[in-house]
Amino acid sequence: MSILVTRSAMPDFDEYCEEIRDLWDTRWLTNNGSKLKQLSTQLSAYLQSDCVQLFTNGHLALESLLKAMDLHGEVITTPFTFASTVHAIVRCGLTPVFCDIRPEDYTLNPDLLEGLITQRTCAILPVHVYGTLCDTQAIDRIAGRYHLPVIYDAAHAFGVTRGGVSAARLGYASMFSFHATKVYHTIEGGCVATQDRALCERLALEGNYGITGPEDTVLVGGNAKMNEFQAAMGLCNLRHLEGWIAERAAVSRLYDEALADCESLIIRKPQANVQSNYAYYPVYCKGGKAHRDRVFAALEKQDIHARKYFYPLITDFACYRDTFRSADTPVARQAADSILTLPLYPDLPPESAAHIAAIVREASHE
Ligand code: T4K
Repeated sequence: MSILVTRSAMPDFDEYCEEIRDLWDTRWLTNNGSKLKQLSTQLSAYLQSDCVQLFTNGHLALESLLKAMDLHGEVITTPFTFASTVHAIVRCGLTPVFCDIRPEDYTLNPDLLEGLITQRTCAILPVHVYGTLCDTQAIDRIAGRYHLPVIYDAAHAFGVTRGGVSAARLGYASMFSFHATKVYHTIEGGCVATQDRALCERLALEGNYGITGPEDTVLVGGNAKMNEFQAAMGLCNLRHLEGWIAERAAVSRLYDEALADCESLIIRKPQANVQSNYAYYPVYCKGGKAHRDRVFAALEKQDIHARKYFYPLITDFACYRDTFRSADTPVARQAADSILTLPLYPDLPPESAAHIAAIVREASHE
């Protein structure tokens, strides 16, 4: 049987059916219904956030956030991320400025940040890539000096805490993705978490056409609302999340143990004081692209589908390569060429993880 990079975790069928039963009685399927209200209350508590605004997906959450902040000019971000981060910036009429990443954890390198700040910089948008928290203190220090807001693409970081403090409390606002492939999902979905209640009210308007009531519309918003079936899935999944994270941790540990002494690979080190969500298992192949592609092909041969997240580098996409240069961010370019993310999900059998690790090791020794 083929093994894919991930497999959506699901509640029991009956649990979900029970959760959506009321929707047949009320016929209230979307537009700020009771499931959505319950979910935003529960997520505010889980994320330790004063305010959680839900959206139909993480991408529209991010676009709505950039719009709600009324930004103009340049946004400093990382090229080592999923298309969504940069597309959101560009689709909001803003200009991305790419900061290279740190070789040790692939997050935005704060040492390079200040050199990229100009009169036109309006925000900083780092990514907690693979769920690894950025050096938020260093980023905040620099941003504070220039009075720039920091908004985090925390698509991968749901459930991550540092010193018991949720990732959602870092920066001015954070976007989380609840896509089916994520640690926690609502089928499709996402949210913005912030401590700024005024921003939260504006976000609600951005996601619902700017409508304030039956007879007034105050801004040119879009439609990015989460529906009741998504919210019901979110309510169910929240009950199981801690167990799923523990199962992911067990698979990660198995990979750690099997790959630790493989000198041609770099595996991620745990972050000090951070409770991980074990969202992804990136392996860095020291032999570069040829090595990474060899491991990838060896797995494919056995019907195991690891993924090259995030290759190609965004600045090498056909839609960006005439405007941006990946040579300006050499560490990110090397990471994009060298990293493979191994299959990781709660019910991945331990023997499959062991088999995958054995193939990775063998292909690395060639
Ligand atoms: N920012 C960052 C840093 C992100 O990584 C993302 C999304 C976003 C923003 C935007 O958030 P959303 O708007 O998506 O909420 C996947 C996801 O679609 C995407 O959410 C995610 N990042 C990205 C890293 O990965 P693909 O194109 O790799 O997905 P796909 O369809 O190839 O699926 C991967 C594997 O997942 C499949 O091999 C099997 C499994 N799978 C997939 C689906 C669709 C399931 O088990 N169930 C499913 O329903 O993008």
